[in-house]
Amino acid sequence: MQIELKKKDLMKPILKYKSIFISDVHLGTKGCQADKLLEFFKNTRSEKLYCVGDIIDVWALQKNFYWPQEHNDVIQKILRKARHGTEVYYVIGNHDEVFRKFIPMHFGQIKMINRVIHQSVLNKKYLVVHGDAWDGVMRYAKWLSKLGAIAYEMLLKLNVVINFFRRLRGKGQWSLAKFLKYKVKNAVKYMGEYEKTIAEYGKKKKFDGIICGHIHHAQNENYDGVNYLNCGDWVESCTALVENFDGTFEIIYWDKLREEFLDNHNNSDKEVIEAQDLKKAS
Ligand SMILES: [Mn+2]
Repeated sequence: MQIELKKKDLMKPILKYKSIFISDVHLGTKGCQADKLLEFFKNTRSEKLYCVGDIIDVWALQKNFYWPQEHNDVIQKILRKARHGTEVYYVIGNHDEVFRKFIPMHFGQIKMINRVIHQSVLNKKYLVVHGDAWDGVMRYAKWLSKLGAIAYEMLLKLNVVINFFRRLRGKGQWSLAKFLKYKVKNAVKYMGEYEKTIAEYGKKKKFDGIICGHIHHAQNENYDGVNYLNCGDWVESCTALVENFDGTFEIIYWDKLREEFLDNHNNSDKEVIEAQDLKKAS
């Protein structure tokens, strides 16, 4: 029985990487796509796994406790990977900043830290950090960003009231659509600013690159010789950053890769692939 299990394991195709970086999973919120992350974890292996902040959303949990089985499974899976030889780092973000009180600490085999330096295959130095420290709003007033979300929701509700009074005064409708477009344009500008600010810091501190998260936007960009890498998130985009064995970095869009990878290996061709593998092995 044991041998059979081992054989099955050997035959199972797995995506292998030198290092995997994920951030902004936001476990404890309804938006978290834990099922997809579990699938990603099941189909990948790496020597190192970096969790780059906001993995557990303690802010959200404090407001409203939401913790389904799948969110638990994600934590179990990470712990399991650590037990089975993957070097796991848990970099703390702003939504899980409560852990900052306890660092540096070990949780099982997992190292919990504020920031860590990743030595790449090509011997380059990357600073791995969540990135909230470079977020203008965050830096100046923590409560402001929390207030921001509430204010915005209120604004949406107020829109109806605003337009009622505008009509009474004979004025046209206040366009929420226009306002949103303006917001999006600002968001793009804001992300650019964030990327530039972090890259500048990297340059100043003589890093070859910076690996971060926080703004939920995966990116692999060069700013004045500094490689800016962002892991993205598992709320909307389901992205991960990986370091291949040749030292190249790549952003993985799981929705896209899962189709190519799982479809190729979960159909009737599986037996053929396994037979070929067996031949090679013997
Ligand atoms: Mn964050």
